[in-house]
Amino acid sequence: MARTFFVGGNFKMNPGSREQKQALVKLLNEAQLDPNTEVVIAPPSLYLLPLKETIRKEIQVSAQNCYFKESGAFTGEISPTQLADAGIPYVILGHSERRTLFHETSAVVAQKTVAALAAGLRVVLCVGETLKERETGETDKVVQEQLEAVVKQIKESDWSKIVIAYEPVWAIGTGKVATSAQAQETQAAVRAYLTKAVSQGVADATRIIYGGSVTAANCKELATQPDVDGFLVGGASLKPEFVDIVNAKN
Ligand code: G2H
Repeated sequence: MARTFFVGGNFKMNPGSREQKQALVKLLNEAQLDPNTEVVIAPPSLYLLPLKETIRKEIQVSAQNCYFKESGAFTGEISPTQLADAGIPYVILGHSERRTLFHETSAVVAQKTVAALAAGLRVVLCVGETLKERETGETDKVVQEQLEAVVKQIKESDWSKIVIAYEPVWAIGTGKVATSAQAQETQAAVRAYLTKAVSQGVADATRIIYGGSVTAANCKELATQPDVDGFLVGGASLKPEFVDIVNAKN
């Protein structure tokens, strides 16, 4: 089954200034982008609406997080309903920085996923193991447990709204990219898990993308792997090389 290649730019808490943001928008608006790649950029929530208005229409925007309640006394949070009302199509959930720094458990990530889907959002669902877990041979177990929390809560048809981002924690922002063989092996295991836990149809159709120190230099080889359906890019999404990553399949 042909799955549309997906490249997400996770800006995290960047760029640091309005000028840098404008330069990034100019770069992306003027670049030649592979029309067969779905491109989504995830700026800090402050910039979601201005970016949505200024970025070319082929590029969609995504929030980096949301809460699981519709509204209420939750200082500092943004709700899936608010994002959907603002015309934001995507949200990233379960990023390792949220899991580690903000103590989000897999159960909370699943609650957020359910709420985001109910509001009509699409979800980039992040999973991944720590270095210790990889070294002790627990990668597939950890990733499957993270997925299972969501699998138990949603319907089979909901999977058409989810992109799974496999992001090994040890590769995030460290410059230590997973080898293409490591990414392929784990992502094939994720697909096999979806076959078993959900259905063959969902396993065949769901995009499983790789994230963790993706650059222009390593993206092409990673993109040759049959179970690597795109990338979630952090640091390099703020640089001109993001264009090369979008075009990795060319
Ligand atoms: C992983 C990735 C984007 P980076 O967090 O989600 O960031 O490419 O900087 O490792």
